[in-house]
Amino acid sequence: MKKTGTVSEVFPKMANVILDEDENQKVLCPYRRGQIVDRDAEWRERSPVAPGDRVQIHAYGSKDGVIEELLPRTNSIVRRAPGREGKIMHTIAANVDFVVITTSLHDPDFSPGLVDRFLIATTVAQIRPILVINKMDLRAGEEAPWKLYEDLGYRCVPVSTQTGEGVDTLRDMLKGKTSVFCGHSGVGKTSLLSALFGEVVGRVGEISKATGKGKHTTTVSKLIPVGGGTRFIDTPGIKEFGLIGVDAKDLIQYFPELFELQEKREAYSHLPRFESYTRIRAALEDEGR
Ligand SMILES: Nc1nc2c(ncn2[C@@H]2O[C@H](COP(=O)(O)OP(=O)(O)OP(=O)(O)O)[C@@H](O)[C@H]2O)c(=O)[nH]1
Ligand SMILES: [Mg+2]
Repeated sequence: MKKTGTVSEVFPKMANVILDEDENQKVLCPYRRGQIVDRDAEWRERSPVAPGDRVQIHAYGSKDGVIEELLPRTNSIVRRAPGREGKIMHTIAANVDFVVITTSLHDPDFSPGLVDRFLIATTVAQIRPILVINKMDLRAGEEAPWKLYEDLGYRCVPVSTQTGEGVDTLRDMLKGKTSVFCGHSGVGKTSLLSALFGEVVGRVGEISKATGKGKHTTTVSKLIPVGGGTRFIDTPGIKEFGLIGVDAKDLIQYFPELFELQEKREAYSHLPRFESYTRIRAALEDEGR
């Protein structure tokens, strides 16, 4: 029987699909790359389906079926597949309303480098970003490294899964929407999703005492329907974010505050994100773009 649904988890050659007719029903479906991918695409997909993808399946029973067709995506957030040569991309998620760029104030320290790359990628993908700063309970004094992004007009939500600060505000913002939570390992994505949902959604890891980083506890992305049409996608911590669809010569347009001064022929090297801009530009130039 033909049915439609949404991909919730992707494994090698198989994916879990949540059925439209009943979001509590998951069907494990094999897929064949040749049947799904666009062979003429410039970039080859590391995996042909991603969490959030809409698919048509042929269901055999209540628990198994096969993916027959990938339905058109409204959007997708993509990066270069890490550790792979050539034009291979990793689709982090498809058909989402929000990309929740998740950071922590400390343990690990707030890292603007990844934030800037995600902001560029969401602009390219035309998906609304929300910047979440977790672990506010570790705040020392008035430090507010996200302020810069607030001033640029991005939506910022300081939260703490320990004290509950900001959790209700964030839950309200995401109501009825599909949101993918992305960021470095250990910032507290899984902890935050459990706090938002009110149920444990996955395993939570420790922070390495030696490196101050997370230990890559979540290994497979997972779309979680939490009722009322709200869906969260938990993802594994990211180390690198290689941009796709951006050239070095156009990069400055993704830094509106730098671009504005450049247009006016004024100096902009004193602005906070200048260093981040030059670093990303150098990386694109190294790739010959
Ligand atoms: N102090 C403090 N620690 C937190 C907070 N939220 C989460 N943690 C801790 O941060 C550590 C990492 O949490 P996870 O939820 O596993 O982080 P993650 O982002 O899902 O990590 P990966 O799955 O590896 O990408 C755990 O030890 C949590 O207890 C918080 O608000 N404050
Ligand atoms: Mg996790």
